[in-house]
Amino acid sequence: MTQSPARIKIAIQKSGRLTELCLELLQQCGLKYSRGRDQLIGFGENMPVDFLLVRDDDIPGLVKDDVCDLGICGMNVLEEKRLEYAAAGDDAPFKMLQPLDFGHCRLAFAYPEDGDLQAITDIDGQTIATSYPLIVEDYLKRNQLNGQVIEFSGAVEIAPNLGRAELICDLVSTGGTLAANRLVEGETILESRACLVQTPIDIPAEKTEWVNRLVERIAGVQQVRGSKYIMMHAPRSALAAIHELLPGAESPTVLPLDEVNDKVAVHVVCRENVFWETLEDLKRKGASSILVLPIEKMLA
Ligand code: PRT
Ligand code: ZN
Repeated sequence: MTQSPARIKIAIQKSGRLTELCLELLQQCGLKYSRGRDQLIGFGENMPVDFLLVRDDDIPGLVKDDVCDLGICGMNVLEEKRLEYAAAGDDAPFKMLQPLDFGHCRLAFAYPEDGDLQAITDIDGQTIATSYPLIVEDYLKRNQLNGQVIEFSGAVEIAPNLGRAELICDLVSTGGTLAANRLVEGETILESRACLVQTPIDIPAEKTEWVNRLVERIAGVQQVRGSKYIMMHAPRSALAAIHELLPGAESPTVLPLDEVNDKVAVHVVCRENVFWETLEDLKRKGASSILVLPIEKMLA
């Protein structure tokens, strides 16, 4: 009798900005799943992969403690937890595997529009409201700045209006929330996006195959986003110039064309998006019949 493989667990955000994007990523990795009645666990139907739906702040701890083999959450949350665990003596609570191309934001200082404070160098003795006290304290220490940090668990942007702080340090993506609260964005202290993390504990042999397969598929999905497959006809003499024009292109495949000696077919994968201007430049170099196709899957 063959043994079924051990199931692997991945922690993702239950309900928030990253939830749909994480589920979409898992689906693109080929996972078909059903949700439990309590909606806290998704069971993989075609792969031995289940996911736990939890608050994003709990994800680093679940991965650190090996309750989950993998997790996805924002680098902002990972960095705050990393500092917390480091202070308690654990310097390697999880393995950062790969940044993902969603959840982009930045952790930045912001100052009241009509106040005197305009730069972080002016903050001597001022109070900073933030949901990321350890990251901010670490930044102040590294830059020899003297500010008092107070923790806000939400609605950080209203702290100056409430008279609780002179400035804030919060996540920003469009900047709309800061503007609506009459705050001006200042120095960025962390550029963040979602990230795939793995438990620091060695993955047991019966799980390695599927952990590796899932990690490889996630890398593949990341690679194809924005990548394009380009086909064209071109004079052999223009190949070098054409290669130079294509953003992030790997070595092209060059194929002879029947009964045409000076022209070849060129097929190439571009790791970046290809704009109309590039196609026009390719045409000027002598390329014709240019086709740009989306890529569905890629395995390095
Ligand atoms: O309930 P749970 O604890 O799981 O969720 P949460 O409320 O802590 O997190 P959630 O869903 O708001 O965000 C999850 C993750 O998304 C964050 O940890 C970041 O990694 C990432 N992310 C990306 C953001 C933003 N963009 C973002 N703009 N997280 C929060 N914001 C907030 C920000 O705090 C501010 O209130 O959006 C507002 C600013 O947005 P703009 O567009 O007005 O600048
Ligand atoms: Zn949270």
